[in-house]
Amino acid sequence: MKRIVALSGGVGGAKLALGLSRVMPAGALTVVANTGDDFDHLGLRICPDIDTLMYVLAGLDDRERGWGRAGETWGFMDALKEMGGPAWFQLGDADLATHVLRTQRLARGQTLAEVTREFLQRLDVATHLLPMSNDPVRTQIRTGGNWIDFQDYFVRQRCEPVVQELRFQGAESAQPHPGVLAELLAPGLHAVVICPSNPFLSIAPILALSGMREALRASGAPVIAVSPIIGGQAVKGPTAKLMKEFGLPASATGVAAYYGDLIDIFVADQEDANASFPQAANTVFRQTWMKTMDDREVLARAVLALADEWRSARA
Ligand code: FO1
Repeated sequence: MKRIVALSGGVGGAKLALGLSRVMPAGALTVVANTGDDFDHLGLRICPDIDTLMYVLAGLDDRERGWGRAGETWGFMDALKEMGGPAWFQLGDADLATHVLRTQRLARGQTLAEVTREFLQRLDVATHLLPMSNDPVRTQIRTGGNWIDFQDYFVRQRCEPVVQELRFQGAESAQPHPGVLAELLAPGLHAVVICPSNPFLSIAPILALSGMREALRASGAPVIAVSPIIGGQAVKGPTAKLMKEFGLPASATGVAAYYGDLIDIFVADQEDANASFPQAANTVFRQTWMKTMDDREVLARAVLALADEWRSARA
């Protein structure tokens, strides 16, 4: 069975992860979730990218919002505001069950991967969804000379602060989840897919884990990255703004340059077909904007076909 490991953050990456899960046999896909966005809020451990991926893979996600559950009610938030609690981070009533149960199970000593696996079993999701690490990693943003937490930047301040520097606190000592390394190093891995998440905020924390880049190289599998930027605009989120603040061209070519020689194939959108890419040799153009379920599946199949071609060219 052709096995795939996909690295993903939340919203954008989850679309391709869903497409891959629908065109591959059950159990052939392992999705590695960024946990750099995780934070403690109201005494609850919130894991946004794990939860977005979990809800998307389970078909429970709210398509418009891009995070949380569909059909959500907000009684908890209404009461929280009434009682003077912080209203900037929206916790839906159904979503709250995930945070409460996760927090309770972590407090009992379960690992984040164990809690996630139990949730996936309850939600009947066959795709293996693993946190990038069971150890805490926290993405922080330096702005105006101060370090702030990711959700403060992303949600409370709506990505408005100018980013001077990023750091992934804990990444150098955090161990990649052993299941992730095992998947990467097991013979017969067909490909590693870097999903179209924000390279700096969602993929970089995964790559920062000790041994992760080495494992990607040692896997012998082609690393295929899909651009989260189309025509100079991020489909969603602050990617283009961040790139400008980092002095990088806010374009698909800027993303390809950022990933550099880590990747074997870069998939850009057809809209960028006339741009000049650093390694033009291995840049291909497909429809990467996934509006419909069919778009998700077509792009997933295109990525798998690229892996097939890469392998047959080396057979
Ligand atoms: N994003 C927002 O923009 N506003 C919110 O109030 C919000 C709440 C929220 C609750 C649970 C969850 O899993 C995600 C949530 N997100 C919210 C999204 C989250 O901040 C981002 O999707 C990721 O951290 C970025 O990848």
